[in-house]
Amino acid sequence: MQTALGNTIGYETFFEAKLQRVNSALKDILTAEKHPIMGPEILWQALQYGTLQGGKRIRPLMVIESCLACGGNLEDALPTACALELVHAQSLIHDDLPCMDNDDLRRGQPTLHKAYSESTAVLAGDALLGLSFGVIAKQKGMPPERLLRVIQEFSNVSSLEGLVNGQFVDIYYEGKTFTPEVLDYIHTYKTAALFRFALQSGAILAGASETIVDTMTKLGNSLGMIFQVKDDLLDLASTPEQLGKTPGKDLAQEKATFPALYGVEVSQQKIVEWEAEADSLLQELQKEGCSVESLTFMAKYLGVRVH
Ligand code: GRG
Repeated sequence: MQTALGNTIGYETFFEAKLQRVNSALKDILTAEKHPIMGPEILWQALQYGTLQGGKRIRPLMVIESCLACGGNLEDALPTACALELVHAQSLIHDDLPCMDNDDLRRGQPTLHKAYSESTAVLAGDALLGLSFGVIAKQKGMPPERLLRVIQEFSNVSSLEGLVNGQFVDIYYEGKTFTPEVLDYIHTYKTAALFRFALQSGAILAGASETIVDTMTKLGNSLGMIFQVKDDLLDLASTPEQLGKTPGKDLAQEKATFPALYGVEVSQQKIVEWEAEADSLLQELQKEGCSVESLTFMAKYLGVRVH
């Protein structure tokens, strides 16, 4: 991928230092010894297995890049960035359960309930969700009104204005006829909610204006939609080795997806349309004084990623 300077560089290289910072902060959070009441060793191992092994860390990077774009610093964004990754990991662990999408492979290894047990997977997910709110609340040196607003938005997107209702409708429509409105609903809540939160929270933590917070939230939505349409397309055309999860599941489970409704070509066109929207939001942010090079790189990456 090309940077603003015209050189070609990959995602892992472009974000290398920040990826390391996020991974080491996540490791710290999930170190059993740091918690006053220790859980059983095997539960800690399961939490680490489901969170630390693999994963692209797209959402935490987005919190950080939004905060930096608005003049904040990495440390301001790091707790919320990690909390968001914990909830994302929780959602993947629960999504893979037999009562949900029933998958055996995640991030190139057996899903948590396969490697441990179903009850461990449920409880590990529960622990990650509860832990995530504490990670934000414990941040020192941040104005409390910013933290409270972030926690409130986080609660929304990890429950009934986000993952839970999106996942509910996704499962409800398996094998049923669906409309474009249903498809938009599923993607808006199941996936784009965390992307909206990522860019919104970064801006809030940086103390950005309401105009910027609002534009960042809209940009998060566009990026979430690009991510999900691409995800639908990758599910159709990838190998398990490439994806790290089982391809072809959407078709097998008769899921409501973009390619199922519109076909591959129109789905690709939808990505181009969301990219154009993202581009115009990035320009608005630039006019407001934000530095958008990294977010521009992220927007391009999401539409061309291969896993
Ligand atoms: C949050 C309380 C609560 C419940 C969760 C199970 C569930 C309810 C929601 C499922 C949401 C879900 C799994 C959406 C799919 C989004 C998606 C395609 C995720 C894959 O994200 P990547 O590619 O994964 O960023 P990596 O492994 O790179 O982190």
